[in-house]
Amino acid sequence: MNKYLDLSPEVAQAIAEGKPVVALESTIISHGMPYPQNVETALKVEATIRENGAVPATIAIIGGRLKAGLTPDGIEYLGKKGRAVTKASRRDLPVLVARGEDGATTVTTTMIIAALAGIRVFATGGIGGVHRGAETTMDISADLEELAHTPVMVICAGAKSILDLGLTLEYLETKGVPVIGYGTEELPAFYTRKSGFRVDYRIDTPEELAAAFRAKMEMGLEGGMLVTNPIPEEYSMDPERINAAIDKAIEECSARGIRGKDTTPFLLARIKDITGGDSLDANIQLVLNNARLAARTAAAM
Ligand code: PSU
Ligand code: MN
Repeated sequence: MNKYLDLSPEVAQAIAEGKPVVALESTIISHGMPYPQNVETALKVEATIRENGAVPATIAIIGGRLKAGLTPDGIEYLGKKGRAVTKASRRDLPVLVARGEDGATTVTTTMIIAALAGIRVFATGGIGGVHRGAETTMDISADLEELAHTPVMVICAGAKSILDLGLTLEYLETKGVPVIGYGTEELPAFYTRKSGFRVDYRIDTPEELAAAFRAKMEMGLEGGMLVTNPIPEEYSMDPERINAAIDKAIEECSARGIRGKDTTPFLLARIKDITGGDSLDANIQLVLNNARLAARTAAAM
């Protein structure tokens, strides 16, 4: 095992016995949702994964150690500290680990640590992508490069329109990352089920997701797979309302000169405030929905 990696006893046992394990990220806890809903959601997501027959492995960096599997106290610690924790992407790992510091893992670093631990399935809410205006800012999330290189299946609710969805799909195509719609031909847009963009393939069962991922690995093709799972109809938001909130948040973001890694957390928090908390409710439900699918897919793998 990698000398920087610690598995929780439960995760270590599950991996040793070949039981299904699902990785979970921690930036969604520290930077993606406010306290205390972030901690409540993280614990509910873990419970949902257990109910569906898999073991949850929430991933973070604590005291410079790469952790796969946190205790409820660890989750509470990250959730309470919130944005005071370093949002850790690939470029942050060397210094955080050498200094023995804490970091909340993004999709990128969760994939890295999951792969080190031998975990193949990862559930989250949303991934980073090509930001709107990237043709001048060059703001393209490291998540896309990680999907190109690291062998983990990422189950998300599509990409929200704080991103340029068309450019995000083009980037993934160039990098050879399959974009799957779970039960849909259309890329879901996180808070809503429709985006106007098509996915590469529609897949309808966890078994077929597992088979496609296995084929990719056995052919020796580098990289992961992106599964986009639409938010359940009953929780999806009105597209006009959410898109107006997103547009307003993006305007404020550029007016205030917010850039780089602060962009996504700022936008998520502003969208929540503008929608009076409704976007957070939708966010929580779609994460739980992704956790269910991830647990079943890990079991099928
Ligand atoms: N989208 C969400 N919630 C999140 C994130 C994205 O709806 O919490 C987080 C994830 O950790 C993702 C990261 O990997 O933001 C992307 O940040 P950036 O755009 O800075 O790469
Ligand atoms: Mn960025």
